[in-house]
Amino acid sequence: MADQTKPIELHYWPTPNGWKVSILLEELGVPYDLKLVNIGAGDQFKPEFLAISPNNRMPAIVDPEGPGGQPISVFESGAILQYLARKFGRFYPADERKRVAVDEWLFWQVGGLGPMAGQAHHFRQYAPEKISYGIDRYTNEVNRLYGVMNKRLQGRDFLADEYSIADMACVGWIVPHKNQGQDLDDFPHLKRWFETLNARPAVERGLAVGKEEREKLNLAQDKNAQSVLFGQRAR
Ligand SMILES: N[C@@H](CCC(=O)N[C@@H](CS)C(=O)NCC(=O)O)C(=O)O
Repeated sequence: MADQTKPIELHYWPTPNGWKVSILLEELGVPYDLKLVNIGAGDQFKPEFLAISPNNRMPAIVDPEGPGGQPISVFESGAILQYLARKFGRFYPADERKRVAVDEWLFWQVGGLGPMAGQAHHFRQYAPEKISYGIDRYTNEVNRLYGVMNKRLQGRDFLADEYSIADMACVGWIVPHKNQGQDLDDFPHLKRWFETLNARPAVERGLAVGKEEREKLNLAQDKNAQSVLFGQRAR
């Protein structure tokens, strides 16, 4: 495993997308400095953050010891997970068949579970009007995706062959399952996997990073944060 002398900067807010990277950093046990990006207060639009994350979304990292010993910044959680897992040679097998299986489930999360569950949260919790079409569409789609994951996990411990960045990408999205209108008792294999992951100390620590900040921000009530986060257009 590569040595890390200088801490990695983690630009982060405690949400399912942020947790993916805090969990991996905790699993790797490498030093990191937490840089909170308060997305409810608009920190994601600060020029210094946009310079490393042009999509005004966290997470992002800066590794002062990037390729060639030079700093590198990475945005997009999937790219961050792959970068760190490649760098430290863990949770992302080098064998091509095994790596493809990790990539499949990692991209399934980044392109499917995350966006659909995010929309379910929006229409169920945050939209000022309760629009049943939006609520049903995204609750159903998350339900379908939970079913896909449940089937995949039947008879296997993890999404790929071994515990990997694909599991770390998904677990935080299952934490708020009630807010997505899902009952884990309907998905026994997924439930067992979720319990296995939650029992890992590094997952527990990763999910606890910045917890007190998450408790302070009540997005369903906070009109200022809603005006920052919802209705964004090109700047
Ligand atoms: N595809 C991105 C999604 C990241 C994302 O949506 N982050 C949200 C919080 S969960 C964010 O930073 N939102 C700020 C905003 O909407 O302005 C990734 O996987 O990194």
